[in-house]
Amino acid sequence: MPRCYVLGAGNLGTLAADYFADAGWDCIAAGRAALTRRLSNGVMQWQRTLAADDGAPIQLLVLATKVQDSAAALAPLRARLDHDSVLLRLQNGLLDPTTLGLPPLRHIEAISFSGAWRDTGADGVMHVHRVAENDTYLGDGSALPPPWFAGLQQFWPKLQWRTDIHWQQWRKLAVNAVLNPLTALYDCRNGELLAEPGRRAAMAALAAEVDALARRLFEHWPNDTLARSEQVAVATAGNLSSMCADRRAGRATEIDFINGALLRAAAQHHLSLPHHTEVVARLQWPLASVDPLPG
Ligand code: KPL
Repeated sequence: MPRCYVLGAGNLGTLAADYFADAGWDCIAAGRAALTRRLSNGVMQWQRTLAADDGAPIQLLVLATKVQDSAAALAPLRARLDHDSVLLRLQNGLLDPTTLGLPPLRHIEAISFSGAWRDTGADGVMHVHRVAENDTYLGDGSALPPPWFAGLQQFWPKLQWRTDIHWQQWRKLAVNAVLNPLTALYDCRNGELLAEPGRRAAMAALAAEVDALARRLFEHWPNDTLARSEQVAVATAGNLSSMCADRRAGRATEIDFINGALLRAAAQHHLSLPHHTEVVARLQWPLASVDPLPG
């Protein structure tokens, strides 16, 4: 049985582990609190150690931690990755793979619009509940998926291999770069951004800067970041964005890999994005006691 490691046993990481296990993989998921092993449909068993782990080279590693935790999470497994390994990155934001210190390997990017939640019984058995089985895109710019992709696709609903993964990443990044920092700074749920004119104006300012940059990167960028951000805010009105949740929990946020990534791309095009510069400064880790934004 092929083995797959999932780093970051959050909702998406455990959902991925669940689909891989359905497709016949032995899945081991490692999160902050514990290791889990998939037992049967939707059921994960906590495990204290990798008892059955043989230290062999890793065929497939799904990186589903918070993006800022990637290098630390990969460190213990780095020596077991080689040119035959595949790294599947299932995270928010953009990450320069050269910063991970990995040997040359196949690096596949994943974007998922699916949702799941988990609960754990008194017996330590964790159940993964699939709540929204939406599109998931995988790709690395090549036309040819890895040999295991077709088998996985039979068990992972709406999973697609995309040759335009870079475009898809920017389409998602654009919305995250508007909603995530503003929900964190206004300390509100996604839908509450639409409730106040000041918040809507802040959305419009960030969205216009995203479009200005994206037009430089993509010939046919549709300049619809504000409209799409509003749609997502409506569709996920009751959600606490990941960045708002991180800020409330006093954790570092993904700001450097979302809005910070935009600033790095803009610098290469000699473009300044003053509103993104401001939200990056306000959410820089460790958080200063920032004044709430007006509105
Ligand atoms: O992807 C998201 C996130 O929270 O990271 C959004 C789109 C803002 C939905 O909550």
